[in-house]
Amino acid sequence: MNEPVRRLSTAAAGSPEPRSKAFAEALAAARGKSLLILLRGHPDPDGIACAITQAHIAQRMGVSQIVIGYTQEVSHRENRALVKLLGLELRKIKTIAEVGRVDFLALVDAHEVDPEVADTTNVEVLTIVDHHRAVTPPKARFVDLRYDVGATATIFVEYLQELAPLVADVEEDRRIATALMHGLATDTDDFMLARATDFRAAAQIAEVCDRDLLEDLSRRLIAPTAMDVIARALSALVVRRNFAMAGVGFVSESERDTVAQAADFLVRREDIDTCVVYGVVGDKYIEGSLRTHSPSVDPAAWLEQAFGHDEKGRAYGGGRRDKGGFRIPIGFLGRVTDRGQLWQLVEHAVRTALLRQSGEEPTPGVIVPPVTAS
Ligand SMILES: [Mn+2]
Repeated sequence: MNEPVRRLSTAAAGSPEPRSKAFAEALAAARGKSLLILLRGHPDPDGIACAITQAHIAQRMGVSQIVIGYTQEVSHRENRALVKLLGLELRKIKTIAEVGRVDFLALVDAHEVDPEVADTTNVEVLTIVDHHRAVTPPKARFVDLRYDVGATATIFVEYLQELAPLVADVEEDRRIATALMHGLATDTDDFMLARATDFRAAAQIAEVCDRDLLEDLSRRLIAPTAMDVIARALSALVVRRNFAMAGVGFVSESERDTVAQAADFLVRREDIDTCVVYGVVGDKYIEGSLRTHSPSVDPAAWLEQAFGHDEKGRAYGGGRRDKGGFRIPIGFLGRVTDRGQLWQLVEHAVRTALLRQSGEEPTPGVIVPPVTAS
């Protein structure tokens, strides 16, 4: 190795990675104070793992009170198992005030405060660590937004290495490593979509993981309700060239994840590369999930073009590399008592938007609507 290169690498070794250092410096502002770590939407394994990791680091740095909060039900059965098996304390909240005194917010696996939380204007967002595409640059004292990682967990593994390395004989460390590994696996479709950085992160925590616990966490169960929604998706499936879509009718709020599960299933059909599954969730929203392995489909842009924006200018849909979702309020129409008619309306509007966006002429044919409320 020649001289300059060697000098460069010795200079880098020993000094913390600049982002870890900046993360720690930002967190130091919360020393002796209270921090609310907020998850967005329905907590998923990546978000949950990152939240407990940030809590772990914050605690070591002397943050005196730490609460992990979320706003929308832990709806996926596997995620409930994660919370239970790890013995986590997560708090479902509607307002910040109900948590008590909160000096700072930290967002993990998200770059915006969940819109369901009403009273966030007076609390400073201290840190944002995320891998989802941001339309506008997020605002916080410290922002680490990376698009070259498959999971936010990868970023937190890096922080841990620099700031508080995990050790295998400490119970809490093992749980954190296991949660991070599970988050990495689920966000990267069992490492199929993982980048080199994700594999490196996995290697760094591999020895600390609790293998039995990891096995329990990753048993991919499919709930009967999800199977039912998959069946409805199959019966309503429309395929146009390499694009597929399916409207699954009415889905209760607690079963909303089944829409995404159906999309995960359908995109495996070998003659397509992109699919969208949608339904009416909780009589309040049209919700849909997009899955793609097409190199030319950017889920966020694709959904934005298909469905446009709300009156505040926010896109109805968003996403990252291979998956996306959208949510459109149906407002007053949710009161319509004739389910069949309401579904026909929704189905027509969504199908037209999707076909246009996928470059197909909307077909006038009537598709037999699944209207079952689960
Ligand atoms: Mn994630």
